[in-house]
Amino acid sequence: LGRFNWEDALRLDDQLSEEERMIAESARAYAQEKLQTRVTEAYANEHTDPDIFREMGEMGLLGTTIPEEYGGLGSNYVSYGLVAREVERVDSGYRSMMSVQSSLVMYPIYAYGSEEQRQKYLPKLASGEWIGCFGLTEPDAGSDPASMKTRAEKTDGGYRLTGSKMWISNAPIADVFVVWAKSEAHGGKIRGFVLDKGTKGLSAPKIENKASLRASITGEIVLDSVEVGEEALLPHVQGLKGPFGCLNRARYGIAWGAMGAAEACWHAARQYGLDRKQFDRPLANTQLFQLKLANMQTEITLGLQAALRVGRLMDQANAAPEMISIIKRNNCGKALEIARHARDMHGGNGISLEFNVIRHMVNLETVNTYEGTHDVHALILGRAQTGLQAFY
Ligand code: TGC
Ligand code: FAD
Repeated sequence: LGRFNWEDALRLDDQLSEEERMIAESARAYAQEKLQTRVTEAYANEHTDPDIFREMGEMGLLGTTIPEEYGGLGSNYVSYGLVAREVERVDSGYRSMMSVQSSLVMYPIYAYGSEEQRQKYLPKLASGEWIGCFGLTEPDAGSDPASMKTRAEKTDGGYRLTGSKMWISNAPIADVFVVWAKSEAHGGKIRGFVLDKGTKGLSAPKIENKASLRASITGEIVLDSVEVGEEALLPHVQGLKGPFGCLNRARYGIAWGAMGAAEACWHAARQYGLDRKQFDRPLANTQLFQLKLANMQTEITLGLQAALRVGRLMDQANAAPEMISIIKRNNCGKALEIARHARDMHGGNGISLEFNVIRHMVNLETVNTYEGTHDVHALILGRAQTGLQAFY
């Protein structure tokens, strides 16, 4: 008979390579020692510490899949997922900072950029010296990015960008802005541009008073006739498949990350139930409490196995976007449900930031919404199995 480890029920650990295990362990050590210790204060005061990028860079957590010659770790997508899980075990906002930098800024520069763009940006983004952001969403174009209004007009030797982006992670502290706009010189097709902080007409005001993801700064991007040279254009992609190619990777990482947040909530609820007595026995000694723990264990175990399967396929360049929709949608939805139960199982203490679960719960509301909402991923999957488009 095989052994059973309640924390790793289907022995995910056995399915990892030595290198993957080492990367996960070092991400876990960093996250627990350096992030867990400052998250409650950061969340309460809505404070984002830019040093975190430098620290993550030093630990090799930025650009896990980007080749070493550009400063990345040169590892695989399974490792990237394991890093996301460990960082989000602490806070979804910290994972957000990491995944935007890696999947939404470094990846498009690597995959769609010129050699000059790669050389100029990737090493500094990998070290965390520069912070990046990704502007796709607009005030009137969220789930439907094809309806974006941001425009690039041709000028002598470059482009003039006009428009605004909304809900952009890292934007107010970003040095590098990957922005998507409709380019009239390319038949109105969506093109990517890489802009530098300080360019005239470019600003990124902070969005204040978020109740969720408070440790990760979010802003607008305002493009007021921003003039850039030809070298700002990402030359090797056009159309929505540009931003979607980045989103596939970030959504995949989120599927792992959300399970990390769920694990934190599950473990906290279990420990709380063992420690707290009511009616003269531990809460964990009741059937209702154990049923909830069993449900959490089951969903997390299955969610992680599914993420690992998709990661292995990504590493063979053989994963379909619909597979990513399944795991992004399932794992975020299940993590949110687990966090809500864990909050309830902590009773009144569950609403205190000191016990972490309500922070995860409120964060996961964002995670369930960004990178394609829970329902948008259902429509992607509905279209894939019926052939019928139900978005409009
Ligand atoms: P549709 O007709 O489906 O596709 C248009 C073109 O795009 C291609 N495509 C993809 N390519 C690669 N990967 C994918 N996943 C792709 N999905 C679509 C498609 O093949 C087509 O190419 P072509 O060459 O034929 O033109 O487009 P649609 O306009 O009908 O799209 C509908 C829908 C709902 C699927 C899509 O728009 C969608 O996914 N909406 C959700 C938007 C979203 O996810 N936004 C995320 C913003 S970034 C963010 O939230 C970052 S938060 C990160 C953090 O802080 O951690
Ligand atoms: P909407 O699209 O208006 O959706 C509202 C509701 O309507 C949702 O429930 C949705 O499921 C539903 N809905 C929409 N269309 C349909 C339909 N056809 N049928 C049925 N229901 C539908 N974006 C970036 O580009 N870069 C970032 O870095 C970034 N970071 C973010 C950080 C945070 C904290 C947040 C909250 C968002 C971030 N986003 C970012 C934006 C995010 O991707 C969008 O919020 C998300 O795609 C949803 O768009 P929306 O907010 O406009 O909602």
